[in-house]
Amino acid sequence: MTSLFSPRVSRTCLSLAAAGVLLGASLSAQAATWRGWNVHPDGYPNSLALKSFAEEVAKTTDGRVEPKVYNNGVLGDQPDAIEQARSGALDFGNFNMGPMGPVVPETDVLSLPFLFKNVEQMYRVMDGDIGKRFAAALAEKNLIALSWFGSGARSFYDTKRPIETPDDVKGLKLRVMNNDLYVQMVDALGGNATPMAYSEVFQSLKTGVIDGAENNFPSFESSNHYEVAKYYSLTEHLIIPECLCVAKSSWEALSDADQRAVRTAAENAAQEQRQLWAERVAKSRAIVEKAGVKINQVKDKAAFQQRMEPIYQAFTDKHPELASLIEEIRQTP
Ligand code: GTR
Repeated sequence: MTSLFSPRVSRTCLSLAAAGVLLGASLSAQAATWRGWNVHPDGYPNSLALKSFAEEVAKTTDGRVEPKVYNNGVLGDQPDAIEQARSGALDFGNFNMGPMGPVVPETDVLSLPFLFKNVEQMYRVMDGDIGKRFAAALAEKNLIALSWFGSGARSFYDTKRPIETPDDVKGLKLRVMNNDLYVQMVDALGGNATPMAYSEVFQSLKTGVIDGAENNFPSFESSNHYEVAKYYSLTEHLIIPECLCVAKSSWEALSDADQRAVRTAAENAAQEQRQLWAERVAKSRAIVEKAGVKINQVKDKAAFQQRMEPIYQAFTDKHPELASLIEEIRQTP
């Protein structure tokens, strides 16, 4: 695969962007209702931030763009929604970089377990030059990433037992998001990975089709998975950014000034989401604990991390051009 992180391709991106500005200028007069995808329910940090985004855009474009957010994944499961946004059937969405991997291979770097030291480091990476390079890779696939949301750290939860060491994962059927890297991750721990849409997880836990899954506290709580899965183990193995992404065709239909207004609203929304996130983590954790979920500290996270080494090896063998990017991320303070 040629690297989208090379200077040659960046120049191509710039000229495409310039062409987009010209095209946008000629189409700016039309008003547009934008349909936006969101998997989360009302009141979730992302939903609140998307609501603010929609209101700000309507205001600052003087109604030329009227975004409408559809919550709870009613417009489809995430991999479908990503495709819809790429084709312009949807105008925008808040997408996780996990299910983005099959579409934009560069973003798979962000799905490598234990890549980031913590959420703050992830924000620093995504807000800097590296984030811009990921945005350029997404743009090549018709998605304009305007800002980055957080989604905390993901940990395993299940209906059977606390996970304290990698061996506790052995034999557990665990739902993962749609990305082969997560299958490799669960395999490396001796579990059985089941890729599945988020919308199916609750029922599958209930009927025993799966024994567990992995997610952050707000999703574990708001999806009600905690009603069934009573063990939450703080492995914190994945910290994955999410984008507020606009379909390229919708973006290019905007005037230069409206593009600036939409970008500013997206950046403001990310700031709001990140702030609300921190509060929601504490709140969700309290809710699940009160409901009887046993939260266990994982004392030896390094043991889990060690099991991931072959995944890194296989990844950089397959994508040698991305090895330096992994290193750059790790070196970011
Ligand atoms: C959530 C994330 C969603 C979705 C979901 C899942 O934390 O915000 O975009 O990826 O996890 O596990 O499918």
